Amino acid sequence: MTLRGPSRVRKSKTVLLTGFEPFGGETVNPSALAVRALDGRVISGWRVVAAVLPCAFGGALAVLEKQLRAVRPGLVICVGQAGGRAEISVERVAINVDDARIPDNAGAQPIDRPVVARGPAAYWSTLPIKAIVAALRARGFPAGVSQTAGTFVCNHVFYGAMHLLRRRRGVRAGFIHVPWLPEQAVRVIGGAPSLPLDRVVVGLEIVIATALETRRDLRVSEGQTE
Ligand code: PCA
Repeated sequence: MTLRGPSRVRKSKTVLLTGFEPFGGETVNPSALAVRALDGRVISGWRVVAAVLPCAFGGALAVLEKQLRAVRPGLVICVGQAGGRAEISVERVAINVDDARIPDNAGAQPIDRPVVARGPAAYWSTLPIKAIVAALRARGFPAGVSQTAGTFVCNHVFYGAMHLLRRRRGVRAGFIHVPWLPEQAVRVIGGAPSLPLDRVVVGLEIVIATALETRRDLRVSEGQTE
């Protein structure tokens, strides 16, 4: 796919916040419900515009690219569900690979394909990831830096977003994974971690406010030994 940068696009005091439609046979996706709940909200003087992306390789980026052109955001935060994770995960890095364990919602299951042919191996999040984790924890949320957004549609959108925005200095962007809702987690025998929707919504508000208000990221260790 050719990804064209949003040229001649000025940035506005608008946050583009994206979620995903349900996938993998599920009927809900907390990311879609949470971003819809925040649509139109004003946070730190910036207006939130929410969009729900199809869970489809290619298709999701086509919608994202359209939204970038229409909204001209000054901050872009993409959100997805990471079932089984206990924390609000602030992703550090997007990698240039699509490698799907299950088919996407359009039936595609790419294996070992680049998101962008001849693109760089990876893009770093340009969000203040450590400050976001610290702000979430300070408000009592389970949160952590994640070193991988996987290789499914979330990483695909994260990489594609960073690629589309690569020449847009001053426009921060990144990806947040959120846990299952309690009603999704109860289906796992033995239980699984979850976070109620109202907590996901407040957590994302904190993410947005911190991204808008933090100039320099914190320098604290989130290193892992494995
Ligand atoms: N989670 C999937 C794709 C859509 C979503 O919400 C992922 O982590 O790749």
